[in-house]
Parts: sequence; C-alpha cells; structure tokens
Amino acid sequence: MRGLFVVVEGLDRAGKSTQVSRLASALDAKAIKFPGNIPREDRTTAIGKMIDSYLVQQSELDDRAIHLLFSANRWEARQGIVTCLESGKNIVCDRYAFSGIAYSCAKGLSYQWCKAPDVGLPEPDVTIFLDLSVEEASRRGGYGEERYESVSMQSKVREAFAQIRKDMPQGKWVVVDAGKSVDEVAAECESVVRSLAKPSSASLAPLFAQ
Ligand code: ADP
Ligand code: 2DT
Ligand code: MG
Repeated sequence: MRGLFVVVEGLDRAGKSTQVSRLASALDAKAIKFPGNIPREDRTTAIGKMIDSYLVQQSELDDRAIHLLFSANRWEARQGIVTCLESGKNIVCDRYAFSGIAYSCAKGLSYQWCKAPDVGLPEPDVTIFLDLSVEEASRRGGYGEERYESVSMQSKVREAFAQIRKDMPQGKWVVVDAGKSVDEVAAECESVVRSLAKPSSASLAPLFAQ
C-alpha cells in the first residue's frame, strides 16, 4: 500500500509550517516544502537557489520565468515523492502547485497559463487549505523582507486561491479555519486525513488531468 500525499496550502502566516510539522509527526510522515525544503537554507538545488535569490529580492526575473522555475522545482522533486510514497511512507507537503497558480495569478498571469506547467505532477490525496483573513494573517507578526509579503499582494493571492477551490474535484480541497488555536487546527487537520479512504491504487493520479 502506498503512502498518503497530503498538501497544506494557505496565505503567508496562515500556519502552514506549524501545521505541517504537527501533521507529519502525527502521521509519521516525511515533511517536505516547496520551494526547496524545510528550512529556507535548504533551497539548495540550482533551481532552488535561483528561486531563493528572487524571493529575497536579490534578483529580478520575468513573471513567467519565475513561475516556470517554481514548477521545475516541483518536477525535480517528483521522483523522490513517488519513491517515498511507493515505499509506503506518508508525505505532508508545505505548499504545492496551488501556491504556484495563486501567486502568479495574483500578479496578473492567466489561470490556464499558470496551471499548465504542473499538469501531470503527482496529485495529492487531499489539500488542506488553512483559511485565514489577510487582516488576521498580518496581525501574526509584521511581514518581512521577502517578495509577496504585503497586504495588497496577499489579498489578491486569497482571491486566486478561492478560484482554485472552485476548480478542485469534490473532496480534494478541504478548508480548515486557521484562526483557531494551534492545537485545534492540528486536531482538525489530523481528522481530515484520518477520514480519507485508503489509496485505491498503488500509483498516483496525475494532477489536473481532467
Ligand atoms: P506559514 O508557514 O503559513 O507562513 P507559520 O506556521 O510560520 O505560518 O506561522 C506564522 C506565525 O503565526 C508564527 O509566528 C506562528 O507561531 C504563528 N501561528 C501559527 N499558527 C497559529 C495559530 N493557530 N494561532 C496563532 N498563531 C499562530
Ligand atoms: P515560504 O517559503 O515562506 O512558504 O514562501 N510561491 C511558492 C510561489 O510564488 N510559487 C510557488 O509555486 C510556490 C511553491 C509563495 C515561499 C514564497 O514563494 C511563493 C511565498
Ligand atoms: Mg511557512
């Protein structure tokens, strides 16, 4: 039996990193993160380094070029994800293709264009969207120096995530209220995963195939 592939998505400061770590412990899962790996110092592949330099505003790139680098960063991790899941180990992943779409759409790129490079990646069994208003998120500590950490950008990202939610097959996108305490959110995330059916086949479905 293959492992479960669980993705956690949300705005900056929604609590993704906190909950990925909690959920990975609860499920005895491997925790991974896009871009790069946990923590930030591990944006270590050649592509990860280019993404990191862009995010910390040390380099400029065309919006489409950086979009494709984020996608390529997932493709270079694909075999590792598949091997891990096929060995029976669960994976909990902090951001995935949905962040790719949401952040690039927020910059004005078209939804269909943004989706295309990630078509065919391993499809998560479920994506948990940690839902928090932009105002609440910004109260969790001032935004830092990284690109995208502003109220105006986060508002557009939130709208783009709402569009993705409408486009997702039934049961694949579960919204969790991220405004509750860390323990309450953790319990809800765990209950979402425990209520999933066991994977019906050993292989993973392709993302955005239909
Ligand atoms: P993300 O990875 O989504 O940016 P983090 O997990 O890093 O979010 O959390 C952002 C900040 O909010 C951290 O200071 C964290 O301690 C705090 N935090 C996380 N979850 C909660 C919560 N449920 N309630 C209040 N504060 C939280
Ligand atoms: P964190 O490392 O704090 O999660 O921030 N992003 C992420 C994109 O624009 N496209 C993507 O495909 C992904 C995975 C969101 C990473 C920043 O990178 C953005 C915030
Ligand atoms: Mg984080």
